[in-house]
Amino acid sequence: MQAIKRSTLKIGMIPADGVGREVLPAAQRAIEALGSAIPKPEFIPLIAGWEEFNKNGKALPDETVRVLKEECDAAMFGSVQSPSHKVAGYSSPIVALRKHLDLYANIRPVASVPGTAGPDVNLVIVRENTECLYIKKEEIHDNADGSKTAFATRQITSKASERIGRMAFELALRRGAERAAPGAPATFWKGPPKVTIVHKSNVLSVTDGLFRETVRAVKENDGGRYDGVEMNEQLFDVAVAPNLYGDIISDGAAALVGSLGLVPSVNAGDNFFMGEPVHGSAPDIAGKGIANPIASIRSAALMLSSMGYLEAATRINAAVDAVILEGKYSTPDLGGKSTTDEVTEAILKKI
Ligand code: GGG
Repeated sequence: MQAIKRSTLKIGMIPADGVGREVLPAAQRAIEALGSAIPKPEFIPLIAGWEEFNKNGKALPDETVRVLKEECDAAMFGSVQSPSHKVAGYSSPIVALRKHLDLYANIRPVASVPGTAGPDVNLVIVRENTECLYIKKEEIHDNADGSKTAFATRQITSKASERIGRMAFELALRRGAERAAPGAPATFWKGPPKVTIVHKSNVLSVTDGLFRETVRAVKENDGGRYDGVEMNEQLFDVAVAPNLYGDIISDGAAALVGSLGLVPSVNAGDNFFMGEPVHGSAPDIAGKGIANPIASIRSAALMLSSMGYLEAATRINAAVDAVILEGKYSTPDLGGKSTTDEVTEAILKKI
């Protein structure tokens, strides 16, 4: 996307629950540190979350949705704490927000920093964001013998599968072009760009079958546009997955780079982008000032690059990579002793 010419950049800030409140300010400071590299940022604080539900009875106030739709150019979301049992009237605000704003893709890059210990990893998970089991049509029945049976409806549509498939192939083309550009850093991945379809259609032949066939058809019926992108169903460059699998494999892939606290995402529609760290509200460490701010800061960079501010995003990412490579400041999830603020300060100095 080309950056739109604007004098200010209005960013809705929704910290929500737990460590979201500690890491979103770090993302805000990273954006502010960019100075004139982007239009003057204006941050609009917005409310959502479990705590808000307990205070005022609504996890996603109508006003938050209105302001995002009518006044904001982009947004950043922190993390939400949802109960693991049914609470009447409660519904996850992040799942609802993605629907309200039609942010149909959650793009989750998982990459190691070259030169650091551990395996070389550089992949992107493109998670479908609007359907699958996350439509939350659940019911429970009492059986004659006194036991219970619960059902959840899984919705897969060709429309949603088609647009997420297209998003994945476009992303694969972009990554291939970036790797082939003169002066691009050497990566361990030497082959052509590749889209991997994540499915279980040998068991779920109707729902996963429709997802698989529709995504395959995006490549096969597109007049050769994606001839240079390999397609398979195993090794990842860009992995495209239905909502639930995308959620699970990105949490798993985070382990390959050392911590969920490093992995960013952006919720993407056609014209609006909302950055969001992949990690949740982490109630075990919330309030201690030791949450890793990197996923949130990298999510701000992803939000900016999705809007076309590529150089600004590169500055943030390079600063983060340099701090990781130096290894002087790291939070306890990475085995370090630094606080959220210390890691943030170290990154800000390098932006
Ligand atoms: N920032 C990620 C987050 O808040 N995760 C908690 C959660 O409930 N996520 C549901 C989802 O991502 O669909």
